[in-house]
Amino acid sequence: MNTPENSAPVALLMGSHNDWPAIRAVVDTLRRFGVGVDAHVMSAHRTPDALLTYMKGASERGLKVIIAAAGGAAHLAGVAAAHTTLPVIGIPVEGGAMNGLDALLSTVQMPGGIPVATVGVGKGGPVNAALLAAQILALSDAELAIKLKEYKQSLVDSVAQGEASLQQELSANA
Ligand code: RP5
Repeated sequence: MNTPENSAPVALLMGSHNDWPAIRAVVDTLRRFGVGVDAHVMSAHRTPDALLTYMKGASERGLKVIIAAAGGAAHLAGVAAAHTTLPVIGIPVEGGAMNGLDALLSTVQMPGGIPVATVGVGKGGPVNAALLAAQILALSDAELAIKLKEYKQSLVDSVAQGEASLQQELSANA
């Protein structure tokens, strides 16, 4: 799954391997744009030393964006952000007693000074985290910027297709 650490511009950290099914779209989406990902299970609570070590050397290893996903009392993104000036994107993972609302608030409500760009709970969150990371990288990567523009156009095309299908169904049933 992993690109070697010294060449991946994006890190994907998850608090538990149990988060993986909910967030694998991060890797799928980044791969679609040819962006390498260094993915790891790492917990702010259960492996605080490993997280500290990883984050302290992140910039030197060539990482440009950190994506951190966790559920429940989700502190992974916040603690990662505490140890770097790289942009950190947080994914609140749904599930548990509060179905992700706890993770959303834990991830988004950061104190001033330590930003975490938080995406939504649910299916769109991991995709948007990957796109946001790609958009940050595209600021200094013209080829990637073109791929993102093409992707955006594909969204326009798919809505147009949906509209055409809807109108066809409505006129067939009139
Ligand atoms: C968080 O606690 C993880 O991100 C996970 O979403 C949640 C539960 O972890 P497990 O007990 O399933 O490993 O740290």
